[in-house]
Amino acid sequence: MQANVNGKILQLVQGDITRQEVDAIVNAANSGLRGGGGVDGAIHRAGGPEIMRQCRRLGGCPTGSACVTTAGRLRARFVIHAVGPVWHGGSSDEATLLGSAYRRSLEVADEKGITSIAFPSLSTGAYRYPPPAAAPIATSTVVDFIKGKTSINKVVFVLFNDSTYEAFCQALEQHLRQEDG
Ligand code: AR6
Repeated sequence: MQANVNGKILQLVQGDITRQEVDAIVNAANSGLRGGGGVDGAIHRAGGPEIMRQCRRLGGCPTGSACVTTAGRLRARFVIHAVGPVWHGGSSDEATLLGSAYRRSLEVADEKGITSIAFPSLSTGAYRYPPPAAAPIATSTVVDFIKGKTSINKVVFVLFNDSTYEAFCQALEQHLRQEDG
């Protein structure tokens, strides 16, 4: 699925984020930037040890925030390490922290003059955030950001499985319908 937002492209695709041809790939990181499984494991495996060397130098990144390194052997120029919240049932500020992780990633990308960026679905794997609750936050945060003045002209959400892809399509359609209405 693809949408046009103020002349900028927003795409939803299924696949592996490490294979995207974009300026920056967003990692679903932990606050220690220690690496791990899921997207994090795939990015470090594909990008090689230089990314972890830079993560160690950064020392960590708070939940709800995002920190940048170069991208080692990946096709992208940068990896933006975003730290989403662990799902604790929904009453521990998870929604605010998830929105903030997406927004900070976009701000960091904008500061670097990045034009294209790929996101995974933050927090919906090991951190157990339910995709139907996460998708409206992810899509509306990105749509609102790219409506404004920014170097970013293309955002791709790379969704790994059918149910997450469906949740993002539904959320984006609903957000765009509400804006039209
Ligand atoms: N490309 C795109 N999406 C993927 C890929 C991939 N290669 N691999 C998995 N996904 P997760 P989190 C999907 O667990 O929930 C790590 O250990 C996956 O199916 O990667 O934010 C970190 O070190 C799910 O939909 O991230 C942290 O400790 C989504 O990406 C912790 O997990 C996110 O799943 C972060 O957990």
